[in-house]
This record gives sequence, structure tokens and C-alpha cells, in this order.
Amino acid sequence: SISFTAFHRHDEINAYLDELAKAYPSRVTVKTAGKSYENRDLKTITISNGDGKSGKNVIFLDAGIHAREWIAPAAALYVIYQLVENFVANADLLKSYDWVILPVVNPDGYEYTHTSSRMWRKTRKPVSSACYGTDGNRNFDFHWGEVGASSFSCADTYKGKTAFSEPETQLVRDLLLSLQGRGKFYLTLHSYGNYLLYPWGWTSDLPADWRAHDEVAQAGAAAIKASTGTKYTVGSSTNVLYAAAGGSDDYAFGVAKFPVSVTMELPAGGTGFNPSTEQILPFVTETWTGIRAMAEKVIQKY
Ligand code: 0X9
Ligand code: ZN
Repeated sequence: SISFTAFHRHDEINAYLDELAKAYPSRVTVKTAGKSYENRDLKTITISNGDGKSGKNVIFLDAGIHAREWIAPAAALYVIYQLVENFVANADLLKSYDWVILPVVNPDGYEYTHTSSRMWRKTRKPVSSACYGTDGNRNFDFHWGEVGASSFSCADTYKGKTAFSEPETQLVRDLLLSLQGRGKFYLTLHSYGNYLLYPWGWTSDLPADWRAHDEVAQAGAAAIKASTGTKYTVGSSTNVLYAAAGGSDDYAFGVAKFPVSVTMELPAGGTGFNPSTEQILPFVTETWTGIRAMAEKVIQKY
């Protein structure tokens, strides 16, 4: 099992996934989908209800593309914990859908924030003699580099030498494309600021079907508001936050054709990227309430 009273290292997170695969072989499949630049295993966990039916619709959730946003992988672990270890209470979420979860997209950066530099954001592949790392959320090949992304390799929002220059973003791309058709909801967890964001991130224009996104995101915000009183701002990335192209959310919607694609910016807890360990459980519980409500809405719609 895993605790929600500490932030876990990448090895512990992977060990938890492997432990679940062993304990629940009929409902859990863990795969090493690829490797990070520094050769860490990028593991996905696929969760089903064990009825043996294949080809179900899929909810794909990831977290930790930005290294320092520690509450995001913690929230992904809580989703995994609920769907697997609290299966009976959540059986409705697995009846007609499977869930695929990648809890740490950028383990090299994540480990670096634990060992060396708490505020690191990017990947860890060297890009110039002076600087390391690309912003994974500026590296996807959809209107890549057009707005809100830096060409300067030392910048925190560096877009990368080319689109998909990073093994970690290539892996998310390949997962998204492999799920095309079955993938109905892409949810990517970040922090912080209490936002539920939907496309587009590259233009202030709204997608034709923005209402579907809005309905799902509003359901999440309303559920959280009702449970804890926490307020989330809902809207398109460009319109409620800022324009930034090359994000995974725009790619999932614009290229991999997930009908609903949402970026969830979790709370800060007054300490930015560094919530106290006492805040982990309340934050991830509240986040799960929102994710659950959004998933229910998606399942009802598609
Ligand atoms: O800037 C980002 O990548 C996200 N905010 S964060 O503070 N976690 O860095 C927001 C991304 C929203 N989506 C797009 N702009 N596509
Ligand atoms: Zn982020």
C-alpha cells in the first residue's frame, strides 16, 4: 500500500504499481511503456473491473509532466488507490470504461526536485552547453512553439529543439495515439492555482464543441465546491490562464481526438508547489471528488 502523508520517490511509486499488479491480477495490468532520458521506467497502470471485456472506452490520466508539482503525482496515486483498493465503492466508474494512468510523466525532473533543486520544472536532457531540460508541456506537436513558449534553452518554458524532442513526451504521444477512438477523456494533473482548463491553449478561439468540455469541467468544479467549498476557475486555457502552445491537452484533443481533454491545476496550499505533508490527504481527496464527478459526466455522455 501507499501513504498519503508523504511525497513518494519515483521508485516507491513504481513499486506500488507493481504491488497492485501482483495483488489484483484480474483487474490491474502494469506495463513499462518506455524509459525516461535518464533510463527510469515509465510505468502505466491499466485498471479494469476484471470482466474480461476488451475494447472498452478509456479515461487516460497523467501527472508530473512538470517536476516540481508534487501534489499532482500524489493525486494520481490516490485515483489509482481508489479505483483498485476501493473498487466496490467505485465500480460504476469501471463498468463500461477502463482507466489508463501514468502517474509520473517526467521522473528525471521529479527525482531532481527531490535530490538537487526543489523548483525544477523541465525534463533533464541536456540541450545546450549551458542548460538542461525542455518544458514537456510546450513540446507537443500541435501549433508547436507558436505562442507562450520560449526558444531559449535555459528558459523554464523552453519548447525543445523540435516538437517531441523528449522521450517522455514521445511516450505520452504514443499512448494517446494508441488510444485514439477508445480514449474519451484525457486528464492531465498539474499545480497550482485551482483551474479546470480545456482547449485551446494556443488560441483564444474556442473549439466548436467547447460546451461538452465546459459541462464536464463545471461538473468537477461543482462537486469540489459542494464537498469542501474550494473554488475552481473553469474555462479555456488561453482565456482564463494564458496562451501557451505545445501542451499535451491540446494534442490529446486536436490530434488524438479525445472528445474531452482537461488540465487540472491543483491547489497550492499557501506554499505554492510545496504543500505541507498534512495537506496531501485533504487535497488529493478533494481532487478525487472532482475527478470522479468529471468521469461520471464523461461516462454518461460517451
Ligand atoms: O503552463 C502550463 O503548462 C500549465 N500551467 S503550469 O503552472 N502547471 O505550468 C497550463 C497548461 C494549460 N494548457 C495549455 N496551455 N495548453
Ligand atoms: Zn504544470
